[in-house]
Amino acid sequence: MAATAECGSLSPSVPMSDIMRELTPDEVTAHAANVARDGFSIMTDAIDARFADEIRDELERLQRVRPGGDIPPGPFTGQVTRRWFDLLNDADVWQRVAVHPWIMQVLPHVLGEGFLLSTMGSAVIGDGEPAQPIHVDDSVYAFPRPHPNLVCNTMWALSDFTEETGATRVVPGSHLWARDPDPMATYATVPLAMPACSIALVVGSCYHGAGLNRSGRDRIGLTINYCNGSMRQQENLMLGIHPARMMTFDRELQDILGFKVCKGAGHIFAQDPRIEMTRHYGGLEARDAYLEMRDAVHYERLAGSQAGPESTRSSDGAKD
Ligand SMILES: O=C(O)CCC(=O)C(=O)O
Repeated sequence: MAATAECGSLSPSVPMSDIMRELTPDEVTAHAANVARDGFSIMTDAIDARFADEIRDELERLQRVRPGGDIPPGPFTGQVTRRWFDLLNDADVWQRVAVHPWIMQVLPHVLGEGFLLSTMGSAVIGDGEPAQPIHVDDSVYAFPRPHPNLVCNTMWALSDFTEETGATRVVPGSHLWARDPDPMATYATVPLAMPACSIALVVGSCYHGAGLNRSGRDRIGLTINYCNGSMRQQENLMLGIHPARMMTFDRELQDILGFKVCKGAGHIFAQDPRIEMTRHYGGLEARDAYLEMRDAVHYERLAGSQAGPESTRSSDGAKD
């Protein structure tokens, strides 16, 4: 598809870690300090142009095979917002999204060592979508506030995030407040305005919500969400990804799925889970037969609310 905005320089299709410079220690410190002070921080030029094109192409493919997104329309998740989940079972590009090198550099300073991937979703907000209610992303844990950082969301801008397109709105400093957000209240929000190919870190206790999109076009975003290594992941990644497929992932991704001990949690036989993981899953054929029917049951998940898929996908992550 045609890119909606220019992002960085063109690069060959190789892992992000090979084409991106690392953040300097000062940049890492600055982003972590911004998050600690304001609740958020914006990393511009975080997504290489070719990588951004690959993700946008994949979102177009998902629209063909699971039209309208993976959940029915709703007042919180949106009427014309496409949210696809379980993305690590789709094209291989999502494996690189999950371990973006800059995110992997900053998150230990926000969530501590041993943080986990919690949930990956798209947030492609259609024209006319009203503003989302102001909320926090760590409410799933229902811990009294203020509390240590449990969640950090990363908002990926694959088109320009402006006030007009429905940039995420945040309440600066609200991550330190003692009260839960009131969905009926009006808060002094500011837009997380950022050019396409930026990524914003938003700590899970920061009040925020998607803005009204009145731009006449889609606002193309991803919400890639991580949690403290002692917390349960929001998406059931252990169930969703078949061990045979998981075993093909890079070690760094396996670690943040939970195949690593964090502060004593996640062991098997009081040992590193990798030992048992290799014994248990090491000889599996790298194929998950379920993936061959996964797109076809889309309409059952949505209770028949939309028309049938145009195509299905193969189990190896290849595009149809
Ligand atoms: O899409 C956005 O700008 C924010 C999304 C969000 O906060 C959510 O879905 O929980």
